[in-house]
Amino acid sequence: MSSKPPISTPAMAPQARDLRFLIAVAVFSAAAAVVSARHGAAGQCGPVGAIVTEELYSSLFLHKDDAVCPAKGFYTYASFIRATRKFPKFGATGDLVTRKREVAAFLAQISHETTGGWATAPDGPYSWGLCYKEEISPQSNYCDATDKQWPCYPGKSYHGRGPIQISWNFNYGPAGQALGFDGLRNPELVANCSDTAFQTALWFWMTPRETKPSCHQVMVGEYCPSRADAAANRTAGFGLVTNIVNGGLECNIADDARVNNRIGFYRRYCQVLGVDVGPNLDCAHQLPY
Ligand SMILES: *[C@@H]1O[C@H](CO)[C@@H](O)[C@H](O)[C@H]1NC(C)=O
Ligand SMILES: CC(=O)N[C@H]1CO[C@H](CO)[C@@H](O)[C@@H]1O
Repeated sequence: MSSKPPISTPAMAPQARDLRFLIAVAVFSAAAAVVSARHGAAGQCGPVGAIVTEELYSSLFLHKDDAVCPAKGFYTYASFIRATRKFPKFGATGDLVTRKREVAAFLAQISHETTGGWATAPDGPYSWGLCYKEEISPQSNYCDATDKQWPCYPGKSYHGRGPIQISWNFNYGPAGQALGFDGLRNPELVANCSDTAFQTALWFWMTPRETKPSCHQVMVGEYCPSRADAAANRTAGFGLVTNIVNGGLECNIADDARVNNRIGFYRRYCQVLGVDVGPNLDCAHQLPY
């Protein structure tokens, strides 16, 4: 992942506080309590857990705990579900098809970012997501020294870590601020704490930055293209999410292998969840941000 610095530091999306919301929560909680009573802890997994059960999660990430995967044991189902609680709109916005598609898109992007797969890998290349937790042989420490708002801490490296491979001081800083840790002094936390790792990925997914919408907005139909976006072919779909994540390096290129790998994961996950992939899968004809 690489991304331009944000202008502001939007923390988590502010939740509605009106009465209707509270009533809805009360009704939902009552319903959830009934479900929990019937199914034990199942009700605690929330709307995302209802779409991706622990069993399904294990079947998507077949090899994440293999001995060859450096992230063995790191990306647990429990930490994924716990992280979603910090972002209650994730996988919980719109109808069931929309919700499943958003979850599939998120899991596909983090799978590409952490994949240990190759063309002829056992169970296919798209069964190897969440194999890595840290960038292998980073080319630099990803410090943008011109960024005065998020100054690099001496000796620290802001290379890719966690499910979305968050990188650069200008992402570690605001992610940490939003999530309650010092991302500039303690970037290692993203590779050492599973909960923090998943939270950084969801923070990236849910937070609009600069001129970019959030990946969440794109996947749930809350994206309104500007005139410049329209001229750049930046229309909603999985391809636009790829553009947000790493468009500077991968978009506006015909048949890019990295883009195709992201799509491959997305197709598989949509199929498993029983939803159509939707329009605009690639970003070959989109200009990057
Ligand atoms: C937008 O997409 C069309 C058709 O896919 C393509 O011909 C055109 O060059 C694209 N425009 C830009 C700015 O990439
Ligand atoms: C205890 C532990 O897992 N420490 C690791 C924290 O992350 C750094 C790199 O980001 C590793 O080198 C440590 O081993």
